[in-house]
Amino acid sequence: MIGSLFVTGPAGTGKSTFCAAYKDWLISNDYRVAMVNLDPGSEFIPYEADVDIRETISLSQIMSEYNLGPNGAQIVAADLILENLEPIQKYLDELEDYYVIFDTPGQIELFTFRPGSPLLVDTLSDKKAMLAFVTDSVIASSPSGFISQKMLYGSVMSRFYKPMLFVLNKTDLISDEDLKNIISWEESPDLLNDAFMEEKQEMVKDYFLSLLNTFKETQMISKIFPISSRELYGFEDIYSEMSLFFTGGADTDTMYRDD
Ligand SMILES: Nc1nc2c(ncn2[C@@H]2O[C@H](COP(=O)(O)OP(=O)(O)OP(=O)(O)O)[C@@H](O)[C@H]2O)c(=O)[nH]1
Ligand SMILES: [Mg+2]
Repeated sequence: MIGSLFVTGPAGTGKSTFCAAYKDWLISNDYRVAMVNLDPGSEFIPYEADVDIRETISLSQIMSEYNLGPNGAQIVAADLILENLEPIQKYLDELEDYYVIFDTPGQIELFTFRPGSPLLVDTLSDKKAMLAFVTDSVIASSPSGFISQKMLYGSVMSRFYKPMLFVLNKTDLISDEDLKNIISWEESPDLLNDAFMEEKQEMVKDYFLSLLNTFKETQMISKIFPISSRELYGFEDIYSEMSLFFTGGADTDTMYRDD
């Protein structure tokens, strides 16, 4: 494969819709792409999967076999996926000049916080991986919502330490002014802090300002990618970033762990 994109983010932010729309965009621009569904709990997926984990792992079977509820079964499923990587890895190994997109479970903690997930990413991507953190513009258009998404993004980054794209999905649902605000907050921790103080006057100012400054100084989010997976725009920039990283000589070494 040329490289892979693991699509993660909170529940319902449009991960699967993004996977479907981005896959179509890649195909219509003559790129080869394979789709992998890693969410055993999804009832419907809006794309045709080349590999679908639901063919190997059945959530309802796990629930009855282990006597578990849906969340407990998802945890067992996440661990079972790790034991079943070999056939998927073999299949993906054959796809030489392909991009591979991985759709991940709706409950972000199942993918992000399970101990085996970094190994899963390295194994299935042959260590050529980026992550897309998909967030919902409506949530991010309030200062506290934006901060909460940034913190979650940082939390995902701390687990994988891979290049990550902050994908602002559903921008068709917010105004141009809201979008401008979000982008300005990313560029200026002071602006974000002022807006946040206006929203939540009772918060401890210094704590958040130093946190926001740290995010900025470390360039934790280097760029925001505003898209709409429904109205189908914004994919060129995501592709450019992937293409630069996987084929354009970007400095990949510093972003990969050695182990
Ligand atoms: N308006 C709008 N709606 C969107 C967009 N992307 C997704 N949606 C809608 O958001 C809802 C959730 O989309 P999904 O793609 O299932 O989201 P998900 O993150 O995969 O959900 P889980 O896997 O269950 O966490 C659906 O109703 C989508 O049609 C978008 O860009 N704009
Ligand atoms: Mg989904």
